[in-house]
Amino acid sequence: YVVKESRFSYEYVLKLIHRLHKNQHIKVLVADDSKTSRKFITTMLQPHLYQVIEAEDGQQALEIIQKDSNIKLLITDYNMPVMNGFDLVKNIRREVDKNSLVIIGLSTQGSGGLSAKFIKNGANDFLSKPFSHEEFHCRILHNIETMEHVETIQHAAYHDYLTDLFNRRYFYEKGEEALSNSHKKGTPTCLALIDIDHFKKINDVYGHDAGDHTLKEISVLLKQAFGRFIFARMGGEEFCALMPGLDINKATTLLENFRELVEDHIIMLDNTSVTVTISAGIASDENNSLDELMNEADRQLYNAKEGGRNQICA
Ligand code: GH3
Ligand code: MG
Ligand code: MG
Ligand code: MG
Repeated sequence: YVVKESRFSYEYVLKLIHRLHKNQHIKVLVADDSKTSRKFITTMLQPHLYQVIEAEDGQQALEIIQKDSNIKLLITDYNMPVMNGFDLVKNIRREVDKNSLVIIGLSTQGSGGLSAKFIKNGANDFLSKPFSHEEFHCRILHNIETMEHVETIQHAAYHDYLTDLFNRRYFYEKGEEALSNSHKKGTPTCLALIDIDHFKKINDVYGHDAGDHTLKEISVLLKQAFGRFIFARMGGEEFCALMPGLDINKATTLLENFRELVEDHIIMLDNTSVTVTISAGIASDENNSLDELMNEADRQLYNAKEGGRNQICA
């Protein structure tokens, strides 16, 4: 019931139905100065459950894109008043990359390199008029799928699989950036290393799955407390937060509150309930590099462990 045309493959229709069930109505912007052209494209898109918005020129399209980050696809004509298709693509690409918005340029066959220029200016793909329904839909779905794959890969590259927190790679990339910004502005910055105490015991006594469950629960608390900072699971049961804007006193208070929160938090493991504690080391920034901060926080974490655990050292 989604697609009437018999020339669409069974597989293609299944993909559409799958998206329908997940309520993934893809939001599309069609930019063309010709009303007939816009209606033609809209009429092709709508039965396939795309949610279509129209713009009459490049400027209008740019403004719509800037306001609505949910638009996943732009189909644009070249010749339009106020702002043509190339300038529209160029302007959009200053703000939104190919992995967040698919742009397909419309060109006319024999129009001397229009299609190549669309791609050079940042479009993902082009369609030469006239095109068949089949070509139109295959191109669109193919480009959207590619964008979604890149999204998946990017997410995996920067997140930890078990907890879905950011990972070490993210921490170092964003951390260096944030630290150099803090240095420029002269903002105080602290770094905290947080480690769950005697975590190995949870695994040994309750099993590895219980250990995983515990890590996930603590991660939820960590995200609430440190999510506004640059924060990641560095590996195992160790987490790291870079906190621009916090001096050593503020950072210590925040960590102390978090330590109490964890201590009081009951974790249900099958038939038993357990609690865990954390230790943390804090380093404050005196124009240090990220590595130096890390080493200092690690020394302080060692002191916290030596001092009996369930404590913060700064
Ligand atoms: P300490 O108080 O000194 O930090 O002791 P600890 O037991 O927490 O530290 P240790 O480094 O000796 O052990 C950490 C354990 O964490 C060992 C490892 O098997 C476990 N671990 C690391 N990553 C995971 C994971 O993803 N899932 C589970 N279940 N366990 C993990
Ligand atoms: Mg035109
Ligand atoms: Mg530990
Ligand atoms: Mg550890």
